[in-house]
Amino acid sequence: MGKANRRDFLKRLAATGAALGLAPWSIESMLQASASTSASASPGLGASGKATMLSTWNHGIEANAAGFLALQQGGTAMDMVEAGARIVESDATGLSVGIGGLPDRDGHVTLDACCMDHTGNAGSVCFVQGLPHPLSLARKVMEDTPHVMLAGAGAEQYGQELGMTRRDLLTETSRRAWEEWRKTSNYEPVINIENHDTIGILALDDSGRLSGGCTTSGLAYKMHGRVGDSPILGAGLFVDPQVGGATATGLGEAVMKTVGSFLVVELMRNGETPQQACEEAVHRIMEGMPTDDLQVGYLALSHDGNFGGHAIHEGFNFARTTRQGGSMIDASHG
Ligand code: SD4
Repeated sequence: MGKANRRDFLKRLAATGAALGLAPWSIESMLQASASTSASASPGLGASGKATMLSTWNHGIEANAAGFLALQQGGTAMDMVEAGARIVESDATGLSVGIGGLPDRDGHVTLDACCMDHTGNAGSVCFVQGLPHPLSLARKVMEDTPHVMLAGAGAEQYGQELGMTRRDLLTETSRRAWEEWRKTSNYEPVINIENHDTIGILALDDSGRLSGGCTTSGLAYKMHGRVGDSPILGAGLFVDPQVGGATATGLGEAVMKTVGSFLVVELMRNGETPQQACEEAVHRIMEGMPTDDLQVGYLALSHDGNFGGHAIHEGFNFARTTRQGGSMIDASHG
């Protein structure tokens, strides 16, 4: 991470901490955490423990740093997930999550997210506009309402009742990209956009609590109203606290048709390793539809910290962070 990026990153970490109501972090602890995740095997996140975080794509490294800071502040696995999601949702340079996410074909940025915690509780929001932190909203649905999923205007109304601030999520860059796209209006899902895509996060804390989350602006230039797999429990994310968790990235339509994340967790329940389970869920898609132009990647974490990741095509990577440090891992494919 360059110097300017590091400064931005630390600012966003501070904002994340404040937004989560955590005690202000010292600049030293921030530097320690971000340094320890920028090189593998560098020490700095403290004592030993089973805490592990897996997050999709390059932005996963920042998400995991934020998650470990939340853990250091006494947070749970669910706090780690939310802190990780918020920092990526806040990053206006990311074109696929939160602020700066590419819009639908009519120019609207619509966000989807869901989460599951260590008790198997779940929350979800979809088709949310104007609120940059859909995963926090999904968590509120999970913890404070009798429901699991809120959509569109109703989700936005609930967010505003909670005091969440509305803002325009379309940035100058994403607006220009959309205007460029409109010249041809050729709808074609692009896979592996700059290795920054939907973020799926799986976190295990030192007490063995397992939680997960998934947050996205969905496919660029989709039809207005389209919702993908990311807020669909069992598709974009599934956590069974006794077994493990899984999350998906890529073409949501393919993930939904195969209930992919649930499948990965069920395969783990039946004795497969996280890696084997991800491979089998990818093969299920490959057997059922043409996949030359579509990418799907799965990430899985078992309740005891084993992990795996697999995608249809080359190019899917993920960040893994433990108390020993963090590194990017290229997922296997095919
Ligand atoms: C969707 N699965 O909306 C999301 C997009 C994504 O990597 O994951 N892109 O279909």
